[in-house]
Amino acid sequence: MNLAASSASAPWASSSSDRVSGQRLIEIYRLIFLSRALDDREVLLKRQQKVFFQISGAGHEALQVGAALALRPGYDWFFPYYRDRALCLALGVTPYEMMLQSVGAAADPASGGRQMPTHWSSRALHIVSTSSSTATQLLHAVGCAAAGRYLSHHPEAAVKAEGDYRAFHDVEFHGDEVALTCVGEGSTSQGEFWEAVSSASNQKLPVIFCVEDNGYAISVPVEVNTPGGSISKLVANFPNFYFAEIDGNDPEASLRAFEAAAAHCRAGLGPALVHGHCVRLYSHSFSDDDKNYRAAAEREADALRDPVLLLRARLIGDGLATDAELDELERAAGHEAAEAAERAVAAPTPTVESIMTHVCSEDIDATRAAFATEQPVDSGDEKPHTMADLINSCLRDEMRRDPRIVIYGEDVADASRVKTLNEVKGKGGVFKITAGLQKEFGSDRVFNSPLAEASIVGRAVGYAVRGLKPVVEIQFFDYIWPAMHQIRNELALMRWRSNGSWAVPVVIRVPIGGYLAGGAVYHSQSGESLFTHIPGLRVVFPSNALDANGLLRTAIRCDDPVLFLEHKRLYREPAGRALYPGPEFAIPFGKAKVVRPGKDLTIVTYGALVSRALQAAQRAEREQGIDVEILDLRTLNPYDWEAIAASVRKTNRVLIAHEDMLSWGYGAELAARIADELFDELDAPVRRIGALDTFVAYHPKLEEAILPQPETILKAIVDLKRA
Ligand SMILES: Cc1ncc(C[n+]2csc(CCOP(=O)(O)OP(=O)(O)O)c2C)c(N)n1
Ligand SMILES: [Mg+2]
Repeated sequence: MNLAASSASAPWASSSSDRVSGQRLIEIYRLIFLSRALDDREVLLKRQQKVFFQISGAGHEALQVGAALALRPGYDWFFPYYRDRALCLALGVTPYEMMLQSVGAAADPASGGRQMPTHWSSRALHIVSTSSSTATQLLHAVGCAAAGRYLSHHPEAAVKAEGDYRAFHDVEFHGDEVALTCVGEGSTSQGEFWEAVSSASNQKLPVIFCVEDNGYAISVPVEVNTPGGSISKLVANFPNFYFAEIDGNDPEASLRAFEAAAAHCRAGLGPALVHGHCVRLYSHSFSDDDKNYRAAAEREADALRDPVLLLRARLIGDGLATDAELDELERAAGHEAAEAAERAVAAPTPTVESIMTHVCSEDIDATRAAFATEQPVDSGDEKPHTMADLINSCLRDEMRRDPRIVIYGEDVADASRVKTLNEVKGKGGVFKITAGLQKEFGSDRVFNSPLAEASIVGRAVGYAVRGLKPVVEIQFFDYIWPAMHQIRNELALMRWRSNGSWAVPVVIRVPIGGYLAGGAVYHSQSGESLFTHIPGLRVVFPSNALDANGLLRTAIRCDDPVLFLEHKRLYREPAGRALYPGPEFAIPFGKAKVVRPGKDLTIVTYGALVSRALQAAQRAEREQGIDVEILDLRTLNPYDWEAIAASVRKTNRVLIAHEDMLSWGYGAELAARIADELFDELDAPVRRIGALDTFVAYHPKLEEAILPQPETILKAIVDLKRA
């Protein structure tokens, strides 16, 4: 069966009422042809080994150009995926800029030679840096649209402020901007697609989802990914949507569909989903050969639906252009692509010295002295407060100071049903850390999210792209894993991969840890080393109320993404309480604290093991006459190497103690570095203490044996002193 013929009678085939002017059609043809010419030029460069990867948009161009022409670059927001060359070209990325990325040039404006071709980014055009991960971008678009709505209700949040991240994040909003995000049909199988569609639908957000359905996800045909083979049928019942299913090879149908979608979004009626059937004319990428899994007849039928051929035939058939005119247009486009390639190939490559730039913010150094504010103020407050209270007061003070802060997560609101709010005390988080914040700041600044961790972090990326400061909560560390992909591949990478063009300084607060007697496997785990292993992510782990307050303030005001780990057992511990230190109290990152000076050996620790190490040290002194120095790291990335080195030089013996499992744990890195750089200072091998290499069990007797106890630390102190 000839698919070209069958598409004409398909329900998504376009009608003659979709016609646009001849002149505009010729411009569309030019864009489509130029996009193809750039792909073909890149293929050539790949064959010549002048570029290192190639993935083409051939067959998707008509759909994408329609989308671009219906929207406004630099006004609307764009979260494309790796096939969107024609989209980005039509939005205004130049052929030369595209080719600079292909060759990995230093001047590549999207990534400075860090990302593969077709991962464009442009602040001026509002094209947000995209990863290669399928479907993560959809949640960014949802967060971006939510941020636009927030800003139109809170124009005061756009005001610039010096002294914190706001100095480096300009805010723009218009009130009717839309966010376009594109995805392949195979990637609609990702949970993040459904999370994004659900939230956009529920909140009536102005997001246009463009599903570019070429029938394949690499070699996997659509019916394997999509039950029934049609994403349109599956999503049809989501409320508030405008839906269009179109022939994506027809640029007029595409333009009309996206114009209608944009009108729906701009009118505040909700999101839209345009499902475009297109063809993948080349293999998935240069590394793939589709002859291995597609029948020849199918490939030939697709070739007949090539949007370049179809539009050329249409322009000539309808008398809108002559063969000669189109030949000339094609020649000019081919020349433009070749010339762009030639210039890009000659462009300087990035310097090796540039590798580490933009891993973290160079504008705001979170370790800088400016974050070491004055001592806590005397607020006349007589009563010491728990860590839970002082985290809450930090959030409250910062929200009063900074209207760009929004807080959301599971159960963090006082009560989602606003009518109920006056009758009830309010929930404010399962640990009550956000209690009362919705009541004070309103339901658009503090709200419950759907139960979907990837969505919490993914949407936060979108909020932060717009210059807002999401301070989100993951309810338990044990459930952070659905968000891991967003944290590892999006949040932490955004600044580096965009060569400093975009930054997403989100704060993720996460209750962590055990010693709960009954918390068990899914409410007591640690695992911080998995996050300290991620460049670009700051990891903070306070051990007491005052530090939690001061470090959270720095986390909020700085310009990096921060994982803020709050030990559940410490939330209400009497020993760690402190007086309210005032609304400006901050502690810089990377500054450890000597919580007990000593001369015989050093314990480097953090979190819940600080108080356990103190207990052990007191007994060691009393029972054995050993004088232990204890260093509380407070932040794990960055960490205070100078303080560790100074203490090791003083005591010559070091024990690293953490609650997380021993093997491949945080202590392994420190031990290796101490052995490497301070070997001559050591009188004994570096020792480590951590949990057993298993999970935290439910029965308190088992938990006690699994997690390090003061006795375990005491024994290690005595052994180490004797060693
Ligand atoms: C999360 C994730 N899983 C797997 C991959 C590897 N991968 C790259 S593209 C692709 C297929 C995507 O197909 P589809 O969404 O239909 O888009 P198309 O390439 O067909 O336009 C896969 C599996 C990836 N990039 N990201
Ligand atoms: Mg596909």
